Amino acid sequence: MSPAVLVINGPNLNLLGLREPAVYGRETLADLDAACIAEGEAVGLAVSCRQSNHEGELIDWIHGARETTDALLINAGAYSHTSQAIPDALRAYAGMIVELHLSNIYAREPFRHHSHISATATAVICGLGSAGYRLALRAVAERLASLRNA
Ligand code: CA2
Repeated sequence: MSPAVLVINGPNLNLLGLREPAVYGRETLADLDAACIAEGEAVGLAVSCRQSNHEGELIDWIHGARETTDALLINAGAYSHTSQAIPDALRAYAGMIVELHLSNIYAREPFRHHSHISATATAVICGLGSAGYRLALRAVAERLASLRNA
């Protein structure tokens, strides 16, 4: 059976492609989800994708992923810069975690330069748009395969 990966997108990412194309590109969230699922199929991962604007719902999904997934990709949006509860939930997750941001958060306003999630993550990718999600899935597939063969 293919390893399972959950892709979690946080607040306002449902607006992708509809506003601020200069910052976040023209792809919609549906396009991003479809690209992740296709990349997962290409590298042998069963990918599912969720988005919520609610912190508690994101936390519930992280808790649920503990029993059901091998890795998490998370773009917690602005909660990355403000939430302590999401990193607490991530600390209880034993699988691989990749933190993602479409934009380069270090080239933007100072409040975006710190993410509370980064210290809980296995890896962080920012500034590559949707390509970052696809690269993360490739890296997850490689890491899980090498763990299986160790
Ligand atoms: O670059 C990223 O992926 C962010 O996580 C996106 C968050 C932002 O608060 C983080 O600092 C960086 C915001 C997502 C908002 O997405 C929109 C998309 C289109 C139109 C308006 C908002």
